[in-house]
Amino acid sequence: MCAAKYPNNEIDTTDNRDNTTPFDTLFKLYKKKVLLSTLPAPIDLPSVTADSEWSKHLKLLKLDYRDDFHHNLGLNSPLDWDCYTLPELYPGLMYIPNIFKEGCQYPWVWRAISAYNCLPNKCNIDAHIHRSDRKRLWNAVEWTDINLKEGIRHKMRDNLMYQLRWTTLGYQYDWTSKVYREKDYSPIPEELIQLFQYIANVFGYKAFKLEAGIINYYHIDSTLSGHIDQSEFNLDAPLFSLSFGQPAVFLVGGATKMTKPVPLLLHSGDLVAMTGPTRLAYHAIPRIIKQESDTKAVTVIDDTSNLIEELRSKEMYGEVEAVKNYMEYSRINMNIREVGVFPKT
Ligand SMILES: O=C(O)CCC(=O)C(=O)O
Repeated sequence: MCAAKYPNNEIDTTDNRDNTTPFDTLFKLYKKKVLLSTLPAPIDLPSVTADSEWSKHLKLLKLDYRDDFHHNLGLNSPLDWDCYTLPELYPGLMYIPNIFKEGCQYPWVWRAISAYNCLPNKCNIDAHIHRSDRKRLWNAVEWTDINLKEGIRHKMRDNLMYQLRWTTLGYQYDWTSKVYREKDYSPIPEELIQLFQYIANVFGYKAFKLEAGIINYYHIDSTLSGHIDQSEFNLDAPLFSLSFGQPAVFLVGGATKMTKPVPLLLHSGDLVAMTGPTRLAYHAIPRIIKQESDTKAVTVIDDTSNLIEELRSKEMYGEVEAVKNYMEYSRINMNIREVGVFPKT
């Protein structure tokens, strides 16, 4: 990857006095517990104006993919997706703002909270909790009465859903040895396969096989440090990643931490595709942003979802309120991969 000219000269990430890399410098900067408004603004690609250095590098692609199945998945037609790229700086990186129809994010959030984190999928708190608690981590009652204004953080910390940071689907990933285990497979829900297979088709990856997925659950103080996803055997297959809930700063750089990353602002419903050289680029989440409820809403939850109607008709409206409360302080990321052919042992 080329040593890219970094367009944002507001941030001097070349200062290497403490022997850190440009990637880690920016990660630490955004992770700081200071008001986001005091830091260089993360880049909201659709709002980049002509006077910004980034605009010279930005290329908007339209995707010519026609298939009505998007209606079944709650997605806008791919013909209406705006695909932002920075081909000279971060080749293969694609960012598409909110791909969901209004009200259609809720079912995916609800599944991530109430189903995808159940056994047999593994999660980060397995070693610390009893198997009976793993049957269902989500307990709506515990979230229904949470007073969002007072003492929320305190109450949340003791809750299993607050401690949940990730769950893995498909070929289970061993985080210690950094390998996928062929014999350790939990079935991937059919609707999730349909969603991501559709997305892969839109980008022309018709042979893509969804074989492993990670659901990340972030809270306001969560971060994910810089890493490259390289344990898969097929590194030509792209990574697709969807965001739900509170916004985040997403850093994506290059093959080493010496490439200065772009600090992208991700909102609920946004899709990131990491293809080509960016498939093996360092990336990280240094910060989750608590969106003020009275500003442009986090579009996760609105009352137009069929699922909300269904829950309401079953007198399960408490579930909806509880999910809203949880998402008020959380971000969910679903990212999926093709693992490829396991080597013969
Ligand atoms: O949360 C995100 O957007 C990125 C997640 C990620 O990089 C990972 O799980 O490997």
